[in-house]
Amino acid sequence: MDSKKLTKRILIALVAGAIVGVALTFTPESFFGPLDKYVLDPVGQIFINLIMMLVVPLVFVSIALGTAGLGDPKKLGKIGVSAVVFFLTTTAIAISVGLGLGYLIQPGASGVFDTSGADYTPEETPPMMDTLINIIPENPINAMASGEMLQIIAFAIFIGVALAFLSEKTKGIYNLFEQASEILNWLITVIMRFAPYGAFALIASAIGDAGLDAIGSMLSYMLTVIAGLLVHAFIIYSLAVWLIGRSNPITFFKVFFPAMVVGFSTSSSNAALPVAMKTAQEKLGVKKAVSSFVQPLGATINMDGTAIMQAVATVFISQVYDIPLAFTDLLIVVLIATLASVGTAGVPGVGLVMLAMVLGQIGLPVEGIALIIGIDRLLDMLRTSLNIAGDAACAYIISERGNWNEENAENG
Ligand code: DAS
Repeated sequence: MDSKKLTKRILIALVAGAIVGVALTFTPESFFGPLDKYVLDPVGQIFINLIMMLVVPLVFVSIALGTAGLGDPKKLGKIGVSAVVFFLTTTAIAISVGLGLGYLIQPGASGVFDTSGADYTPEETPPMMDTLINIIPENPINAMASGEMLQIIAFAIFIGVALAFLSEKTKGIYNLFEQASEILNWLITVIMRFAPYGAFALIASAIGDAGLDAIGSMLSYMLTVIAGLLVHAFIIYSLAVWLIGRSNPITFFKVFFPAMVVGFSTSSSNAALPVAMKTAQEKLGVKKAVSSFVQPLGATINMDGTAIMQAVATVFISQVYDIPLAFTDLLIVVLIATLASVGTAGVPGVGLVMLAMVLGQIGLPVEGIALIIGIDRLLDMLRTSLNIAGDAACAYIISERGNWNEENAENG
């Protein structure tokens, strides 16, 4: 099935799922509960698990091949520095966009929110220094087993550099990795046929879970986040693709849209990674060496959509609790939210975990997260689409601007 037809089927499934989700909000919990537990959740989770199953082997094999394909590690260094500068800059801009819109629209100032029962216990997050030190895995097998993406990326780079230096001596391994890549890409194509069913179940469950009352009362907050996502996508990323990548941003979004739909359906940058990389390489013409390094790295350390949510949520909670933020508080939010995204994987809901860290740093009540948690999954779908679009835009720009001739890869 070609990707256009598949994307159309996923979009139809999402619309149908949204309609069913809204209809389910009018059904009693005694009906929705079992339907969600025994049908929607399992179908949605099976779909996510099927594509998550490919992420670790795909990222490892792709980065090893991509690094080997570049030949000269200095080129990888150049790609890496360009990617990290792009990621940190766009994330800082994203947070500023979110803060600006939060003050402009004032979603929390209406005074209708009851904070008396609000309670939220944040999950523990590793200290930043630990995250940076632990990028080098002491046990790569354990890193793969636990899906530690930064550690898997680091180990794959070492293997790729060795493949490049050993070249002829390890031709067999190189070819094995290439064949593994072929297998994984074939499996992506087969698994994605299940995507419409998974997308239907995931969005119906998300809307049914949230309920129309929660969506209605949080509409101003949701619209503020969505405005931030749109500004970032169609102004910041478009300008970057146009002015830095010297390419047409409309083409970029049109071609990458199918992958964004998968990111939307799964709410997971990691789960969308196989399709995102395949789309970037086969449809956008992003060099394999660039795509296979930048997109997995971005799926872990670059989450501009999440940063926008965190900025808007911070302003929203400060307004609801009537705790004004000083300018220095805002600078701390920009710094912490930018760094917070470095060590967290692209999985559903991780943005809320990081938000607790941001709120804690500026003394805002973390329990305020309880006000937004009910509709967060719906926003997570949208911000994940932006997160992976940012990763792809970065890879696209770097690929378009550099002459990343992949001698080994071309010679096979
Ligand atoms: N779902 C996360 C991702 O995969 C983003 C988030 O939770 O904000 O990118």
